[in-house]
Amino acid sequence: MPTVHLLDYVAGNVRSLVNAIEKLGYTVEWIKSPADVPKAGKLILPGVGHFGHCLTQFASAGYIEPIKAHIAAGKPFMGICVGLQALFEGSEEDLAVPGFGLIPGQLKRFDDQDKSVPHIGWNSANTSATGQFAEESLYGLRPDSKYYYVHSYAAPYREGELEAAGWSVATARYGDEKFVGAIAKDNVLATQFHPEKSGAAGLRVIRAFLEGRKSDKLSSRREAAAAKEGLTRRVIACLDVRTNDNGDLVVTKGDQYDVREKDGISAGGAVRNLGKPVDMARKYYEQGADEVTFLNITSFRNCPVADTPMLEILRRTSETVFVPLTIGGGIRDTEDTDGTKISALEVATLYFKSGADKVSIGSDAVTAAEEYFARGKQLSGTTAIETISRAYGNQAVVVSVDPRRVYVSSQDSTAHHTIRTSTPGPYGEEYCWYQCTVKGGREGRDFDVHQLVTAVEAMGAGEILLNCIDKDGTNSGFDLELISDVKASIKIPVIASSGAGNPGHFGEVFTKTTTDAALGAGMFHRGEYTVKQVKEYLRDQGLLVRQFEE
Ligand code: 1PR
Repeated sequence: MPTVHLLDYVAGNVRSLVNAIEKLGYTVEWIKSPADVPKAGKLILPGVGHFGHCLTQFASAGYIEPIKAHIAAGKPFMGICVGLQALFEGSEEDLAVPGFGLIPGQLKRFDDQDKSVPHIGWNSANTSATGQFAEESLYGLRPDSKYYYVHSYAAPYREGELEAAGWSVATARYGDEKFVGAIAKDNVLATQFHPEKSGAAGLRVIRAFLEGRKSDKLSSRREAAAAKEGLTRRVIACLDVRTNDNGDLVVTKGDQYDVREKDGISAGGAVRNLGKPVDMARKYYEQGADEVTFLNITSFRNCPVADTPMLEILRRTSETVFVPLTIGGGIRDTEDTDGTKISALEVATLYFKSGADKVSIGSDAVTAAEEYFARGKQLSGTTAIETISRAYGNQAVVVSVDPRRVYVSSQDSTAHHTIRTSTPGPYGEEYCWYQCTVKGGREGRDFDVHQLVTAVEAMGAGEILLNCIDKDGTNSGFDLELISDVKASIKIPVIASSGAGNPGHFGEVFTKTTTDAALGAGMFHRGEYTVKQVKEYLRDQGLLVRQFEE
């Protein structure tokens, strides 16, 4: 089997990249020291997280000169995400650390005045924007395909500048900022997006690199296709996973977090079993889900952490599902069955190595945020959010929020952040606040969602998964008031969750709020609607979505 070399350093989820390469018929060999670099024919430099942290690691391990020598020798080289950023002169993210300096220019942070940062989701990498490759595809890139990006810093695109230095460029647009999505010259290809997470469109780019096909003629259908630039509306399928009473791991789904069947007389029946996690994840991938989230809603307390069944689920899912995977449940400092202490960072590392792109933190984030407020809004530096985001970048840390409405008659009757609601409470109360809960909604805290999201944003969370217990499983639509209130409080992206019952609810949340993504569970699991139908509905409403590519 032909081989490709990958640089082995802590770069988040490299398992998916390995899976993608193996699916294309290649074997991966690891570069474990600078002395291995000259052995590489084709070399891939993956990377996520902080520019300065990654570049400092390369430099202190002695990788920079051997990589530059590989490129100068004309051997194929591909950089992904921070692997692209490393080729530039530097980044605003860490001005003290220089890049390789092969591409002129510096990375800049996206302006968050008018949009969420990080930029997370599916966007273009369009060569026709530069005119150079209007009728050819650069390394399999297509103007109407979408690719998965996750980053806060980007190389701004200024017409003609990079081209003058001999580079071919594919661009994307976020808000009114146009930036480099992919760039190539001679033996070098680099992508800001993650091709290994970009479904068939991304695999095509990796294949073209591995086969050395720099350009192909675009088919007339492709040429004719009008490319719409910009971030697409992200639709996420969520799988709540737990063991049922027979000890099997199943996808379940609650009504307001109660996952047991009701027999009509009494509650507390068997755990609802809606299917097998790996099979269902694959099904949603094929329906066009932009991401898949697994929430391990009970912890496996009797099992050593390294044998947690969710790890195996991720390993198997990432073999065939090439979109981002998030895993939540049990991400906290813990004690193993033999009494060994395991930090949240170590737990998260196990998940990243098994194929997760993001971890989602629930209960532990509430405790950390309460302590942050108790310290007078001072960071401790030791929370799960801080340690994981420092090591893997804030885009890798999602905070899952499980709020419940508490109605009050007036704003003055509580110290909490209230909203005026258009759905008054049982006694006609016109105001409510959203109470944070822990342990899957079983315990309410004297802490509101506004406090929580502002605290976790300050700690370095990259995204909020915003559930709502009142809405969960009701099929009555998302809680638009909650979503709008949270969006107004923070700059990081928000995933709206709980209440989706039909495609119209997705249309509603995307047009009536500024949510960055929307998640559904029960309506997909029960087979009432497919993700594809949701996407088609959104497209018919004039909203930009990614369509599944074979
Ligand atoms: O506290 O860090 O161990 O994380 C536990 C995680 O498990 C949290 O993310 C928490 O939201 C989740 N969880 C705990 N108990 C339940 C439960 O249902 N009993 N599920 C639970 C949360 C809610 C959503 C659901 C949407 C959409 N599930 O993720 O998928 O509400 O549902 P719908 O579209 O059918 O309305 P920790």
